[in-house]
Amino acid sequence: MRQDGYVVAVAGATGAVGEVMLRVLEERKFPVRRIKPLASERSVGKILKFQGEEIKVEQLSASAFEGVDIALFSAGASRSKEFAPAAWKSGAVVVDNSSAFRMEPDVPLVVPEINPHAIAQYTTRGIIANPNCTTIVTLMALAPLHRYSRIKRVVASSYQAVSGAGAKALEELKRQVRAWAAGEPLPVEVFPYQIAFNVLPHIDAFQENGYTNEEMKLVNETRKILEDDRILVSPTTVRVPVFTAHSVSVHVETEQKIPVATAREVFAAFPGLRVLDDPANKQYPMPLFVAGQDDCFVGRIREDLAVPNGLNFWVVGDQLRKGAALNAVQIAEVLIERYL
Ligand code: NAP
Ligand code: 3JM
Repeated sequence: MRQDGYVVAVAGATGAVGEVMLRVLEERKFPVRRIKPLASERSVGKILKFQGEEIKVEQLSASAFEGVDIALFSAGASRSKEFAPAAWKSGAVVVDNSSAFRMEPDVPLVVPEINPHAIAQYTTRGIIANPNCTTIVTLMALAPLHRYSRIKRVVASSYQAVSGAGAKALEELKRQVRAWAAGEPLPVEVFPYQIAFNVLPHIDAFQENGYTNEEMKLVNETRKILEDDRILVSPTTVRVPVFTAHSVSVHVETEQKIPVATAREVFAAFPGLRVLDDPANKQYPMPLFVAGQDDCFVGRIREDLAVPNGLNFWVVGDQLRKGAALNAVQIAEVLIERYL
């Protein structure tokens, strides 16, 4: 770790994830010598606050990474494909929040509580990929179980917040609710249908197999992060009218039986995961109360009624924090502690 700190670029700093990225860097006192917020031409000159100072947004371009040590990307997959290699060429290590490089074999895909050792491979491409938000929240609960007894099969259904689709999507839910209350027609621009008072079983584009890209991210990323290609994952990803924090209903089948009491202990011992599971007192995780928190919360832990070695649970995490910005900053923390 360098005593004089690091020059950190945030590509996509004006977005939903980028904004949280700046807050998380501040909160965790990441050793930033200079911050460089980058975004599209539209945002050039816009003022953002960082550590009490006003900083001007610059345009994301290949030349913006001169002198940058660490580049945190959350400006979409095509921008990552275009500019991450240029950032590495300029000497910056990239932590990428998009799906652009996640499944490339020589790019590490990392959740620091689960597979920090994978970061060592960053030297090949200069890119460390941050997993998809739903994958991170789900794996924060699955990883400790998998360490206890190998996971054979997972059925996961997500209830994903609108802010996972970006700042404009968050605005759309607010505008629809206001329009509904005023008795006006509801504007529908970001999502394919009205999201207020609705549930959309459709996130990202559909593939030939009937699953969406978002669902296939969960299948493929789970196997890569848990380093086990035999794990079978059956996903359904759903958008719900919640502002922030994704919830996932998970059914898991393990090789050995994991009794509920053991699962609770295994979950509770895992850093970054908290058990909130007291149905008699109406204690279970909910997005409204998990939003803004760093930890993921698991509850409704119960034995499956249909298979012998099955467990069911409900896990919730702030997808802008642990699902994106916090996980990326944690990766950067491991990077500077061990490698830079
Ligand atoms: P958002 O609120 O729509 O923000 C997008 C950001 O990208 C803005 O800063 C925007 O700048 C910038 N941008 C867009 N087009 C650009 C261009 N042509 N050149 C330069 N900058 C451009 O979206 P978000 O929710 O923050 O998500 C951003 C990306 O992060 C997603 O596309 C996704 O790849 C990734 N993401 C990952 C996770 C995860 O789970 N790891 C979760 C959510 C998102 P302007 O303000 O100037 O338009
Ligand atoms: C979350 O540019 C894009 O198409 C980005 C779409 C996107 C992604 C992605 O594929 O990178 C929006 C929200 C993600 C993600 O984490 O996979």
